[in-house]
Amino acid sequence: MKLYTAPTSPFGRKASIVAREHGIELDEEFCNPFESEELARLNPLKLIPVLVLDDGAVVLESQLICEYLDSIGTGPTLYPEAGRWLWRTRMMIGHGLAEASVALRLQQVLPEAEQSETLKDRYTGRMARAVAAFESQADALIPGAMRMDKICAVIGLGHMEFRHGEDWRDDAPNLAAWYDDAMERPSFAETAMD
Ligand SMILES: N[C@@H](CCC(=O)N[C@@H](CS)C(=O)NCC(=O)O)C(=O)O
Repeated sequence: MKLYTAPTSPFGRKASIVAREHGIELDEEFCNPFESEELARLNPLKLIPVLVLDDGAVVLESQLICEYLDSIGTGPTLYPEAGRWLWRTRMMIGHGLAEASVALRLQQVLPEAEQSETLKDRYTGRMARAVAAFESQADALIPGAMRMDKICAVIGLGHMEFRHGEDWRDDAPNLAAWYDDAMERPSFAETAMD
């Protein structure tokens, strides 16, 4: 199976982490989503990640790719039934944090005249509220086996720290302590952005 991804994509990282958690070997091909014509042929949305199965079938979107990998994996599921609406809600906060962090970065690399202060403020506010939500639920991230909300928290926080610095830690000491512990896990450490 081939995963089209990029070293700075939090969504591609999510798929890589799930593959590692399940011991699934992926052939990872780095591509530039803004330029790759091959990506446009595979995915009409022209976004990474994209997973191409051994029979040529294509699975799009990080959420679907992760569910697919989990369904064929031999390790414990990362989508347990227990508390599923609560942890899935946290999963979406982590995913949304990554989306806001990427969107802010895309604004920042535009020529200054094309940047929108309104949009940048909106993304910054969304990121701060996502961090505050995780901080208030940091205890829920600690116990038990690996789960998709923990993975999405790590990819969201990881991208934010990589692109926008460590200031988030000042207001979220419990979350920062959890994150630093979590980063010891091989699937997180091996895919870290630095
Ligand atoms: N909802 C998508 C988001 C994917 C996404 O935004 N990928 C970025 C890279 S991190 C991309 O391909 N951007 C290209 C573009 O915006 O044109 C997912 O979860 O897979």
